Amino acid sequence: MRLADFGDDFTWGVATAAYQIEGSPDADGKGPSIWDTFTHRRNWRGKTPIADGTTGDEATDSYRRYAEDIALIRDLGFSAYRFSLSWPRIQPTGSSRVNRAGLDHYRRVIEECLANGIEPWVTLYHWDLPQGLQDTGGWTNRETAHRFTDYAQIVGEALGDLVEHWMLFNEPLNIVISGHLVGNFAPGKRSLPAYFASLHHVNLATVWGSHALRSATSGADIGTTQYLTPPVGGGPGPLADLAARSADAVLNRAFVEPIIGRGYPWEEAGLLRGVRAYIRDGDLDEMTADLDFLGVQYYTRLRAPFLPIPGLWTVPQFGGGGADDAPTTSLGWEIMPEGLGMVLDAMHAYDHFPRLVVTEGGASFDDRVVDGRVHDPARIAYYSSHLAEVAAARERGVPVDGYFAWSLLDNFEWALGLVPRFGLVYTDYATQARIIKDSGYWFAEQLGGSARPG
Ligand code: IFM
Repeated sequence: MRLADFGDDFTWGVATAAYQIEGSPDADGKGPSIWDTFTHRRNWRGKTPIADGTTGDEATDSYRRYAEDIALIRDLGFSAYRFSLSWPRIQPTGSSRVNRAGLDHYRRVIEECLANGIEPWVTLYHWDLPQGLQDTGGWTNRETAHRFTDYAQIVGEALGDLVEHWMLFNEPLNIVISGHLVGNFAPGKRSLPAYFASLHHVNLATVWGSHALRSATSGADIGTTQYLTPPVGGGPGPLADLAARSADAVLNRAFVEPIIGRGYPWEEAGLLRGVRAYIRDGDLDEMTADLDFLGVQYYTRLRAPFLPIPGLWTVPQFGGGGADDAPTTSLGWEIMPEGLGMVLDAMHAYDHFPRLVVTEGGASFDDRVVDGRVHDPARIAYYSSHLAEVAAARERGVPVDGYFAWSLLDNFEWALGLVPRFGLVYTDYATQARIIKDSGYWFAEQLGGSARPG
């Protein structure tokens, strides 16, 4: 399989997210986000919630080095860059006041992309809620969905003349389950009411935000992304099947179906009935997002044990995983390329989304620099096998027309800190030097980029 076989209309991109790369947490009037707060939290033993104790205060310093990063994307041969806007750079407290300097920064990033022949694909929300909104309840407060709608309108009006491709949310599953139920992500809540409330409010914000963005822009290509997993059941015989179905409802369907007017799948997972306390009259009648595509993000499959709260222990940061003898990444995530084909088929089967785009896929390995090179054959094998699944899905008639590698460069991997390395480019955090890995050269050679090993 060669990347050229995907044809000229297929979009090849790399992805990043603001908190994971930008650093400069106070620059140009930015307000604090929940990730600034979370990573600086200490428990009574002085320990932070981040495995290696690091923060995103510097990360890859891309707030200042964005031109260097965009030049790398160009040299690697990619024609699209998916990055996220930091909401508190644009609205420091999340409400009303707009910080012109924040918008100007993103305008410069977008102009730099365009000057290098790279299409900007902009995500509105990749987890860094303004702390000011968290102080009034964050996603557990329905008002936050209204504030997000205002924010969508603001950025659509300010940047819509330059940006064509938009995504509203990155992986609501991690906002809701990791952030409000498991508590390993900001804001670090561990409560069922917080889980139910945030689930409904993020879904509402997706729908309302899509309409606001549509009305603020013209000719925009609007999508949203979902973390998707082909779930595996635990437990004996029929219980395994039951567990898999309820995990599918909790992990996948509860995020996809409410935003396409199908309501919550509580017949498969009784747990989800808890969300009813937050649904107001008329909510479900009006819940269809205005989307041109769905962003599919797939990393591994999650095993669902048959527990009173299905899905609770299946978040990858908590181990997850599939067959005991399956190959895994350095994080222990099972490498299962066929899962990508399965989730693409599942989303196509809704017969709702005009197009699918793989907006993230990638793997962390223990990369090392040896004589100035990073040899990462396992990552090349990972991309080859997953792209073969995309090609096969297209042959089956699934309308998937883009693939974004996660990530351009090694960056701050949330609760796991700086240790996991997902990049096509190695980051030397001591010097901020970028070193293209063999996987980056693999893409460059096939996509016609100029980067070649020196
Ligand atoms: O780094 C994350 C990204 O922010 C969201 N999707 C999964 C990636 C790898 O865990």
